[in-house]
Amino acid sequence: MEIGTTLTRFIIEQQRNYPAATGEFTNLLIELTKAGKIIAREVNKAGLAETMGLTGHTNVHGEEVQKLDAFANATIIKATDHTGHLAGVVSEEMRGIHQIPDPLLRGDYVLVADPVDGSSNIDVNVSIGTIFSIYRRRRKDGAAQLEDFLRKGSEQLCAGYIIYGSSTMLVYTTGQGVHGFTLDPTIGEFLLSHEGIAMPPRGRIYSVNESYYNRWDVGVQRYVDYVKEENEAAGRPYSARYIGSLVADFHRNMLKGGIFLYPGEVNAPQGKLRLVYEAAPLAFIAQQAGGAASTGQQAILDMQAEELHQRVPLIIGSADDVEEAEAFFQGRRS
Ligand code: FBP
Repeated sequence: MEIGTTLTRFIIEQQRNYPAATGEFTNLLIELTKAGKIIAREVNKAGLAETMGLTGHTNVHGEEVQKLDAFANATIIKATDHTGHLAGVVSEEMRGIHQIPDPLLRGDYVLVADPVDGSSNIDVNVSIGTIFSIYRRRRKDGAAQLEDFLRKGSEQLCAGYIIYGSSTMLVYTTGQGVHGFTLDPTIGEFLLSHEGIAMPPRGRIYSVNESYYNRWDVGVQRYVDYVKEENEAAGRPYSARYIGSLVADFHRNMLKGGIFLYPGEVNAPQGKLRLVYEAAPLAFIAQQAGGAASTGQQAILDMQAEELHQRVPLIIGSADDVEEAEAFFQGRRS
């Protein structure tokens, strides 16, 4: 499709590829992108308005909630709860399921989101992001249930992220490739800028918080040693890039190729990142762009979620790099 096509038009055109589609899902996605625009507006004026700093509360993970976290969470719910298409929402900022309240109509889908990923970067003007994903719920009636959210990533219908960077971009997939849209602030529309994003099969960038090196398993240590080895013919050493915002590190690797790692530690094998609303959505996007995502032992998309806020080790990026890292993690290479 032509560069500059509006996101709304693109989504509607894509719906034509599903003859049985009712338009509900399309409508939900469009409302969600509106939330993205509102959050982008707040992010852009964060230094001027009262949106920087802490709310004084801690979230379910014991982390201090930034004002922008709370604002973004409320914005996503407000933009989508009246559509009649959602039964419930789960996010990093809420302990349990947010049920769509009466008298609003409930629908066939559930939404999961990390409203502001990379919160520690808000106050210092470094890129942050929003991650989201949509599943069809298991039962058609009644309140949303845990089982609607505790799924395998391979069951996702749609996943996307919005990166609030030098420009605001929305990148999403509905299982028909990955497409990127840049927000034109002068008209307030996301316009098609990156159709059919293909992640290079191998990159030359590794992205990991290396200060944890001494806490890692030997397989992880050996892999990181390996990418730093001098071997010009093989394109090593890789360059190190670590923003500390998952969405921003992932987005760079989507476009340039590379690998992002947040492995488990010997004393904390599950790592830090969350399966349901961080790892699984990005894994779906990576897969659709030709990349891969793994725990080091298992494909992220094959993991059955057992808890809403479950943590998982995440190795994600260019397919050849992820495969190579797995070989080190599993002790097949050293
Ligand atoms: P939040 O969801 O609390 O923002 O944490 C996620 C995150 O900020 C990721 O975006 C980032 O990749 C990671 O944590 C950084 O963690 P660390 O500071 O341990 O490297």
